[in-house]
Amino acid sequence: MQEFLRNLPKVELHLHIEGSLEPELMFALAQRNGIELPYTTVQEAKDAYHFNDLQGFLNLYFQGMSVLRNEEDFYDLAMDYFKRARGEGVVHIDMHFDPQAHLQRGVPLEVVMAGLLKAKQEAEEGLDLSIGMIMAFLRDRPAEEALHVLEQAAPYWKMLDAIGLDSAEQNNPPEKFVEVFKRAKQLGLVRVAHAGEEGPAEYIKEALDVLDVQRIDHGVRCLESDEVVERLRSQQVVLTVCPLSNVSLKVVEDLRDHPLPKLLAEGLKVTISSDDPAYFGGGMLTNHIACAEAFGWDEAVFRQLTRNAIEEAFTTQQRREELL
Ligand code: ES4
Ligand code: ZN
Repeated sequence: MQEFLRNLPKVELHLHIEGSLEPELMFALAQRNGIELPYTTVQEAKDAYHFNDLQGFLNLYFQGMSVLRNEEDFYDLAMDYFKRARGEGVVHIDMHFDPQAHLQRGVPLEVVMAGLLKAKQEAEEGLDLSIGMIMAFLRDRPAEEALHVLEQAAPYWKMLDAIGLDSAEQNNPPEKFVEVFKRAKQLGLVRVAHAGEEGPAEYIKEALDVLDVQRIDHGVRCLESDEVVERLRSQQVVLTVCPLSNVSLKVVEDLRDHPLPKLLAEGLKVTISSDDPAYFGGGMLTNHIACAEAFGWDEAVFRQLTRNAIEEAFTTQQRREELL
């Protein structure tokens, strides 16, 4: 099964590129940029990666990305992940990135975009990997700020596949961002949002109704509402489920208790992603192997999940057909 999963051409729809920053690269970039880290060794950093909830993780996630300052840092970050993912048999990645987390630290949008776009171009030309770009907004920051960043991103609109919504979900309902998402729709940009990770099923419905999203990131708490499950099933809205993330952030206690088998049994369009692989114990292959062990899934299940991801991937029709 492990060999099958390694060789299966995998498609990742939910990946925060800043969450792919491995401690080794974090230390190298800290040194290069003269930045102090609260850890003295790679092992010390890894030992700190124990979280009680999403906020506990986010604190370390923002801390970690403080080493990213220049274009080449963003390039190195992305290339490091692309190569690692390709080595695990990943053939497409839809990559979230968080401009506000960098703008806040005085890193211009142009620096972030130049580094990430260069890595995307090289990966697409040289690694047989396609990359989608999702500019995400931090939902625990004001909507006005997000709207301003969206306007500021005008030179890059045509390079974006979608806008997203991430960070602390509780008490930051989708509705808060109605104007941002309306504007994105007007610009012809696809919309996706994290919903139903730590927040209630109601937020999933709200993301669909108010933000008009095409994809729900996580969505695992949909099972708390029959109405929301029916909605997701009838429209076959894709859920980008991140099993090891949910265990790390204590959305579920143990992977064997994870609702993934139930989501599949409900006829939902489920996919598997790694979310923040450097923080949650592994990338796409590790997530797939963990699911095989926890749920006893056979090859046919993984083929179906991969087909779901290919159909929804932000790439050309030609590339999708190539991957199917
Ligand atoms: C995230 Cl796991 C998760 N949830 C929400 N926002 C995020 N940003 C990075 N990882
Ligand atoms: Zn996420």
